[in-house]
Amino acid sequence: MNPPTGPAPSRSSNGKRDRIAEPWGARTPYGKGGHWPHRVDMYLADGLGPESVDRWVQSASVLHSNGDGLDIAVKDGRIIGVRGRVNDRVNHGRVDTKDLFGWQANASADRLTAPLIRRNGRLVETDWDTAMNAVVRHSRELLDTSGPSAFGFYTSGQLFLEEYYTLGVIAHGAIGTNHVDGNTRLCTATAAEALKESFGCDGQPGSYTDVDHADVIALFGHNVAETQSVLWMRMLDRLAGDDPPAIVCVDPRSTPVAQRATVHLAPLPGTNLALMNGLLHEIVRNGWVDDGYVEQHAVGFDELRKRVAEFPPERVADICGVRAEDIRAAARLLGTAQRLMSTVLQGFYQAHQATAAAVQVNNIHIVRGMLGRPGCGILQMNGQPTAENTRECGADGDLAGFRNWSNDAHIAELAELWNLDTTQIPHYAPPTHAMQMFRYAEQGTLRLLWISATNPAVSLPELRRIRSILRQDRLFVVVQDIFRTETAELADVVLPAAAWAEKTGTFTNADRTVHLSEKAVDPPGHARSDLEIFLDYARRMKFEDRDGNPLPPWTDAESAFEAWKRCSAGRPCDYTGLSYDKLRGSGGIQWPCNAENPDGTERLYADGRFWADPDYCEAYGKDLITGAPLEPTEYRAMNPFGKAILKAAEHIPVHEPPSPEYPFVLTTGRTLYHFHTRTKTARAPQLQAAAPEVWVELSEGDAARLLIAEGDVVEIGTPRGSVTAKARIGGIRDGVVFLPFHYGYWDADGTDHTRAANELTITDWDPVSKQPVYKTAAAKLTRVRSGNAPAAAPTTAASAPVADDVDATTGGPAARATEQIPTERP
Ligand SMILES: Nc1nc2c(c(=O)[nH]1)N[C@H]1C(S)=C(S)[C@@H](COP(=O)(O)OP(=O)(O)OC[C@H]3O[C@@H](n4cnc5c(=O)[nH]c(N)nc54)[C@H](O)[C@@H]3O)O[C@H]1N2
Ligand SMILES: Nc1nc2c(c(=O)[nH]1)N[C@H]1C(S)=C(S)[C@@H](COP(=O)(O)OP(=O)(O)OC[C@H]3O[C@@H](n4cnc5c(=O)[nH]c(N)nc54)[C@H](O)[C@@H]3O)O[C@H]1N2
Ligand SMILES: [Mo]
Repeated sequence: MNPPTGPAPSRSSNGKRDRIAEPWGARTPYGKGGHWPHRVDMYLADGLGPESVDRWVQSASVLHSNGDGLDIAVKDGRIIGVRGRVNDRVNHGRVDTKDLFGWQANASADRLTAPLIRRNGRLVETDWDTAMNAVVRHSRELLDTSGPSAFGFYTSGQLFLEEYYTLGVIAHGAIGTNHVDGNTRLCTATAAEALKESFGCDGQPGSYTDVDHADVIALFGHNVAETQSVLWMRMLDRLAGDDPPAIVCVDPRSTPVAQRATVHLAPLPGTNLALMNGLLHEIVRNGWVDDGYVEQHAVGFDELRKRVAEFPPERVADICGVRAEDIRAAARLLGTAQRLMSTVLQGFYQAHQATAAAVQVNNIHIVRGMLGRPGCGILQMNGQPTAENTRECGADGDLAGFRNWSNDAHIAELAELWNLDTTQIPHYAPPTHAMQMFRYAEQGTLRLLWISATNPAVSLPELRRIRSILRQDRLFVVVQDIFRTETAELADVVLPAAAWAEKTGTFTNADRTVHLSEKAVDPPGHARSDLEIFLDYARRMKFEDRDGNPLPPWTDAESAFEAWKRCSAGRPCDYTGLSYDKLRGSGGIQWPCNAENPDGTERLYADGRFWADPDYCEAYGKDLITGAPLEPTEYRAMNPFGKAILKAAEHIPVHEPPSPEYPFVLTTGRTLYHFHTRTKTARAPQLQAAAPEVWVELSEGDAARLLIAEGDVVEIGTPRGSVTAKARIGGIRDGVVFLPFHYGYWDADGTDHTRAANELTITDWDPVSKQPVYKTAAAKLTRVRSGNAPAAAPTTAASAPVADDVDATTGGPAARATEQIPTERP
């Protein structure tokens, strides 16, 4: 490894810092190709010091997808804090603000501690036998009368690998339903799909270490500063060191990334594909294509060249509302970079042409031959901590081990592994996506919906509709959660789960790094791990394989992991070289990890070879406009030798454009301090205080036109509902308003539904990935009254006000965490 480089740290070691006011902490600059210095972040409750810790228990972060290694501090059987793992390849000791404080939610007095069952319209506490027998009785009846297709399983990106694999085997194998998906559909379905379209298979080509080597880093619809804040610390440290990278940011808001960007493109939401076509137009026109690489390793270049020729910068500028010269400037950076790293996330994924736009990022890397070398990574990012595992294990709309549902040989492999007949495993049609499952429930063909570790009554689009679906008498709803959420309130049976730190398992981050997370403390009351709950269900249902053995046959987390290893053998996500023992004490290991790569694999596709061979690939791809799947024969004809695939697409305007009645584009997303529906972060006092209530962001120009002042109470309306929020006048582009989607109703006064952003969003999805459209809707704004004080929105990040007389976000004494910069490399 290279020695540390760059100037000395900007701050002495062993500092304490208010990590609410300064979320990214001290800079530890380093130069290109250098070693990212270590910095160990720690927060212990009540001013305790490390000497009061009984045990440190190995784990990793679960409030985003970055996979930061951390240790859980335990004292007297309770969690008292966390500390970054200095030897972890991902974070080198750093901890994100949410993770520093979020663990406090585990010990909340209002955790679910016993099962609940609906009696006479109300949820009442019960015991496990009563709750599980009710679920089993219902399941048996449905299996007998309606068959497997009456079952739907809607899971998460927040369980552990072992839990997903177990659920996948139960749902796809034992029951045989095709209706299995995760909230990953709302999250990383497009990441997976874009990788399948371009490389024939899911699997992140890049590595976080690409940040150390890149000379250009491009972020497409990704506010990494707030959503993977430790990855941003790495980028900030490069920016502070010698030979810093140029940053290209594509985001309609003035995010911290935009503020540090060399070129910031702020397109109108919903126009990403046109913008990408414009960038590729310039790359092709200027001859920045690596012809040799394309010739040898890709198919489809002619079609791409023809398509992007229709998108000169002037046309694109018109569509996107950006300047043509900025498009040229961005294209020059992308086109002339020696080592280009790209990341893509929800600003691209939650759109009506999500896959088509995300694929163009892959196209830039393919045409420039920027794959598999240090600094040349693509990160089609994940969002949730374990979303990668939902995909690998087949608990989303895919089959275990990235197997291809339309390849009979792959189904036969699964049947062999699970000792079932091939006909038992559904593969007659593409797996049902979450939005379609809710449609089937609405129509009455899906009769049992088992929801684990997700809160659709706040996170799905068009909530009035979702509530009415979940409320139906004919639908039996099982909710498995750690809190009594808005969704739990609509359930027939609620199962109390053990949370992170209360169970053991593994999970994999966005750059394929696998971590082990060990049980640190007992779950509260009668709560059980999700794995125990799924296995208990299987036993009570008496699920069996062909020979009458219990299915699934495993009994605990480690035996589930061993079974998963066999399922992953020979597939891209090969875990056969891993074990709990090997992960214990390690700093994270990237798959594939097998006999050939015993230490894991830093980058994929280094040799210009892909997992796209027709017999091996995960998917044959889809039409980027209609989403129609390609026939196996069509794929074979297009890509007989399994090369990378360049796919082009035409720009299509958003389905609900602004109109005289609804003149704004509404977009939604996140703040640094909260995680999703805030079941954890609102129960951590420091985080809740940093962003206590919903706000709406609008531009200075729009505010002036509508006579709206900072802090005024505003109503935001779309054809589906309305939300009331205080106005934050900030750095968003004109014509666009932004709402955070974190605020539901479990801690709201009153019962009116005017707080959640998803009251406003539209039931619509990308035809290719089926990911819902959360980033565009036509909206109107009405000033309701003066608010008398500024909005209580964070001032540290994208929601910062333009006015400078708004109080800065601070944490207070309880938000101070230590940062220790070791003088020697561990
Ligand atoms: N603090 C925090 N961190 C998180 C999470 C969290 O809830 N809170 N959740 C985790 C999860 S599950 C996820 S999926 C990730 C999401 O991480 P991100 O994708 O970074 O987060 P978002 O805020 O949803 O959207 C990113 C940006 O897209 C921009 N955007 C909106 N519309 C458009 C558009 O049409 N085009 C472009 N180019 N940009 C647009 C928004 O302005 C926003 O800044 O974060 C993960 N990390
Ligand atoms: N408008 C709008 N809507 C969005 C988005 C957006 O950008 N805009 N983003 C979308 C995205 S990317 C995502 S990922 C989704 C997230 O949406 P959700 O998945 O609905 O959000 P969470 O609050 O993370 O819900 C996770 C639930 O799991 C519970 N939980 C936590 N740990 C465990 C556990 O170990 N076991 C069990 N059984 N339960 C557990 C938590 O208490 C919580 O209720 O929202 C989507 N919705
Ligand atoms: Mo997500």
